[in-house]
Amino acid sequence: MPPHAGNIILHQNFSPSDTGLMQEALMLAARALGRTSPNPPVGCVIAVHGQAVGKGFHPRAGEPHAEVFALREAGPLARGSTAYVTLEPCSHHGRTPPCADALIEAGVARLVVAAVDPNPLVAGKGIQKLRAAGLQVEVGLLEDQALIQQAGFRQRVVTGRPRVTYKFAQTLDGKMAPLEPKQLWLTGPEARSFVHELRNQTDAIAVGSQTVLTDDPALTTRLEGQDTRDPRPVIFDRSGRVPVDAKVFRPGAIVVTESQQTYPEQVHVIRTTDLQEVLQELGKLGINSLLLEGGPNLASEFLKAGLLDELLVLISPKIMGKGQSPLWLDLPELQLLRDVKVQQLGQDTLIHALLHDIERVSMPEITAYTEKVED
Ligand code: AOF
Ligand code: ZN
Repeated sequence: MPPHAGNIILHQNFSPSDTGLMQEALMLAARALGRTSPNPPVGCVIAVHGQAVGKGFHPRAGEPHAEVFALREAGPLARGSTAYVTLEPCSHHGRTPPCADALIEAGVARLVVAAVDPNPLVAGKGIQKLRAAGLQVEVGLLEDQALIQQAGFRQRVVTGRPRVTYKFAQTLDGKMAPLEPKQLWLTGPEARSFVHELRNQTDAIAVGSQTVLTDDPALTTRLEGQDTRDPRPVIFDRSGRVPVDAKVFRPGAIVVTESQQTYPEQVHVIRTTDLQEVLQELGKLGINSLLLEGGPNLASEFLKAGLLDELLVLISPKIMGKGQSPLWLDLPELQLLRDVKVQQLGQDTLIHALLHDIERVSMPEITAYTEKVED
């Protein structure tokens, strides 16, 4: 599998210029995708004359930030260097001290940032602090890729809600798969490992009670030879139909219900089915990204409430024909999608499209990047 930065595979165009080094910082950040919440994935490369002398990424919340690891590796070589960071360095004292101070103390001369940090505690203050200390700071290089990679964090920190993506497969004649329990694998092996890669990078994964009742899925990540982690299962069990011994009720599981049903002790219960409230609650639990799987009913509810942010559609080169009842997303009116990206995964075609833009901080006075070749 090619490397990922967020849900979308990066174009590899490495060069010793700024772009190549920022690309590398994005790849470093991608290594911790799904592991940093509630923090964002961030990568940093310190370079001298276009040569990387220090690299780092933020491995998880509570641990040092990306810049700290990169500066440690660069040591005294950081003096007079250029630092490439996928997110604006922080200026606040959080669980760790400000990265802006660390960059200043290390004597970094130039800083290239992909995207401004939407966290109100930072939001431009890191850049201003570094400029005030005399660093040459440029912002906006590969910003689009950084925004996709940080989409979940950006949305939660601004709106309180995790970013919601619905992933489904359909045939060439526009029919969603007759999903579980038939276990008809609509897509090929490449698409299947992409789906597990997604689970590996997503904080939580949601299904309706019907999917649990018919299929009893574990909703775990299965990727051979990789250090994987499982997303937190979120089960929408409105009327309390899911039995307590369902496989999804593993530690970390969350259930959303209107019923007075009792669930296993290790399950976090949210007793409302108002989607706004549910998402706010998930946000408070530090969940940045939520992946919807299963049939279209739950996804349709999110869509109608205006709370579905992204679609990932796998189109399989098969024709279902008559006889199979198609499943559709339900919406009263035409909905336009944007930023559509298409990618081939073996025999299947992946379409990634946005319903809502990713939170971006627009500050004309600080977002200016002009490509230049390092001397
Ligand atoms: C950076 N570099 O690698 C990351 C940043 O609680 P803390 O101390 O970990 O701070 C978390 C906040 O810092 C987070 O909300 C975001 O604004 C920023 N994340 N900043 O300079 C990093 N992960
Ligand atoms: Zn920091």
